[in-house]
Amino acid sequence: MRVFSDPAQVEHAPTRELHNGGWMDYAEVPARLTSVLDACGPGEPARDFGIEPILAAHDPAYVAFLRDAYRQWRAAGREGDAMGYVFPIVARRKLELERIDAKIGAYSTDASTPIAAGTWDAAYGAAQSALTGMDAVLTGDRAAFALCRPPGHHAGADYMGGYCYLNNAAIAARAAQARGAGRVAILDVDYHHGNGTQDIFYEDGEVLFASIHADPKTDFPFYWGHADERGAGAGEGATLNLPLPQGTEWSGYAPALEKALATVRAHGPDLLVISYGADTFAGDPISQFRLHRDDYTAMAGMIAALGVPTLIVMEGGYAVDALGSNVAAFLAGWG
Ligand code: Q9C
Ligand code: ZN
Repeated sequence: MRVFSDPAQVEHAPTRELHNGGWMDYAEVPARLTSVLDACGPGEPARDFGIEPILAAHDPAYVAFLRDAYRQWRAAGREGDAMGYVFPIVARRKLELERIDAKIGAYSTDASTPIAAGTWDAAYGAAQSALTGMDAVLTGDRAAFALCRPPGHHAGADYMGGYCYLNNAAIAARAAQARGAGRVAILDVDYHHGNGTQDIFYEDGEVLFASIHADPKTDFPFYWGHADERGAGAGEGATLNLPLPQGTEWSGYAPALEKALATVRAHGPDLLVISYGADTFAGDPISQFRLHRDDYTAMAGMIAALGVPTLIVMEGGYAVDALGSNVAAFLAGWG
């Protein structure tokens, strides 16, 4: 399987995040990328499809903010990574904000998504990796892997969060639609609910969003991913959330995957996008499922059996030393 990434993706290196009332080392480290490249081979560089396909999934004002935020942070005299400390729940879009802290808060869901010097270039590169992988699938590959970093599934049309800035899976899905793949299914198997992806397609009946994740009653992103969220308007019924308890092993995971795959099959997709997170791994330092390396090959085999052209997009996975072999085990499911 072809693997795509962009060299700029390793230049995104925030130092810390706020968690449980204190600073901790940033979990979404550049070494994640090299761990996967070491295990899967160097792959191929992403091509540049420009800003337009990014704007098909994201609000232009948000993209302009993201692009310029670090410069504004430095211009305000700040050191280190840009991070917000005030998060509005009202009138988010209507205000003409000036101070960088106010803008960051208006475009963020949390304080675990800092903007560092290399963030924009890396997020842009990750989106281009997803677009390049999508191009491979649309031109005949039965599957391709976009080694995206930073990840994307917590980013909405106009907000960042959960280590995510641009929603790589959503950008790729929109690009596929623009090129004639009308019906798309996005299957999210990251440990965390893909709230940004769900949000972008919530009222879109052409794009199915199905997700298996830790119950948001106990886990980030808390406010999305509950079983009663099923889409709205034309998208009613095109969102499927399957929350599972902490401690879930393959024996509990596999039945949920069967259910998700039955829903994908019933949607009749021309194309499948997998948001793949290896943070369901038993050894993940910030997550609480108990999957093992061989489970990823079984998982992928079940998905590949659908026989639908598939783009795999990298999301989370923080056990850095095991990440490469977990990803390789997943890709092996396509034979
Ligand atoms: N440091 C993805 O897997 N909270 N994002 C972490 C522990 C945020 C995870 C707290 C988790 C976001 C793409
Ligand atoms: Zn995750």
